[in-house]
Amino acid sequence: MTTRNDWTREEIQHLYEQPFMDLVFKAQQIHREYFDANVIQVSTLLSIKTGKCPEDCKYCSQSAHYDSKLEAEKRIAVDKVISEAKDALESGSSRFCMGAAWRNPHERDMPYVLEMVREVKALGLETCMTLGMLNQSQAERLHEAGLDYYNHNLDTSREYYSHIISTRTFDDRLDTLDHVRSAGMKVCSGGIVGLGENRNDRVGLLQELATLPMHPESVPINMLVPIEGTPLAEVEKLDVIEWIRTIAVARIIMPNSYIRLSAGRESLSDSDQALAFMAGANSLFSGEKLLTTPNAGEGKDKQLFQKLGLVPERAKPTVSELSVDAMAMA
Ligand code: SAM
Ligand code: DTB
Ligand code: SF4
Repeated sequence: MTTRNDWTREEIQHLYEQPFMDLVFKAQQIHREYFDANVIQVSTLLSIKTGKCPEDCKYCSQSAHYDSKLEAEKRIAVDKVISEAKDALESGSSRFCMGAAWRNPHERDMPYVLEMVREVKALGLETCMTLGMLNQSQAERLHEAGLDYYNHNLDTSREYYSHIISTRTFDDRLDTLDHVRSAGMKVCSGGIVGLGENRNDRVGLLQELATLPMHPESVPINMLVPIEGTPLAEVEKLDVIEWIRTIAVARIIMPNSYIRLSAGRESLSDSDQALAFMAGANSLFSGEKLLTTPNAGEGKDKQLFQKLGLVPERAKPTVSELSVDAMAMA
């Protein structure tokens, strides 16, 4: 099954404008061609360095430019990370995602993050990090240490970007994605809806993602979690139906990618989330907390999975596990 990398804004806009039932039906049909519709990939997030970030992202609790009352935390110890990763594995996560409030990792941070990748990977979890901008050499070292995914979001359209962030450019983001891809890692890249952008900006964001040389393997669609003290604290909440439309369009134009329900799930009902799965979402973050804000929580998610007959995707076996299996069969 082939995927297209030449989607135009007009085509994407037309998809958005279809009657809702037609759009969701089409997305579900495509979803079933590429995925098992009852299997959801589950990741756990951990903040490994919190707050005091030099960037001025206007939505973020961690930016040092705004007073969000967040308690900052320096780099946390590697053994604490490993113990959290073990808990994540036990509770059914297949991927462990570690995030740091950095503009980019400093060279002095590299031994710390590389050790963490090696140890989390050795537990049999897929590894993901989001550390800000990377240069080519950093991307390659992370890949060599066993990092499977790198998360780096485009966040919004090229036109709206400078309204949201002024300390780096849209092209800086694309450069990092290029380094991640060239190093051989899988790309996790999406954006945020509900930033006060209009539909054209959502179309623009999805077009940028769907016309990358290769679609990101994972596409997080975050719904803004409003943070008191930031410039977007009072922005009007995006209508849930428009959020579902965004998921359905993402599913149609990037059929092979995991579409991830990310920030904002805590404020959504079971039926909103069921509609999102219907529209082709097949990945989420579990646990009580995202990086700094509350998440739906494990208990609630277990109930939701049970009600909907959904099952978590199993962690992919590591190379060492595969060779143990092969030895057992010989
Ligand atoms: N500092 C790194 C960076 O920006 O790439 C990594 C961490 S950053 C918190 C990861 C992503 O979380 C952002 O790109 C943004 O899409 C999302 N995010 C942050 N704060 C959010 C909020 N309040 N609501 C929704 N999404 C948010
Ligand atoms: C992504 O797209 N969403 C996650 C993950 N990548 C790192 C982060 C969401 C953060 C939500 C706000 C917070 O908890 O601070
Ligand atoms: Fe820093 Fe990332 Fe938050 Fe922007 S989104 S302020 S780069 S932690």
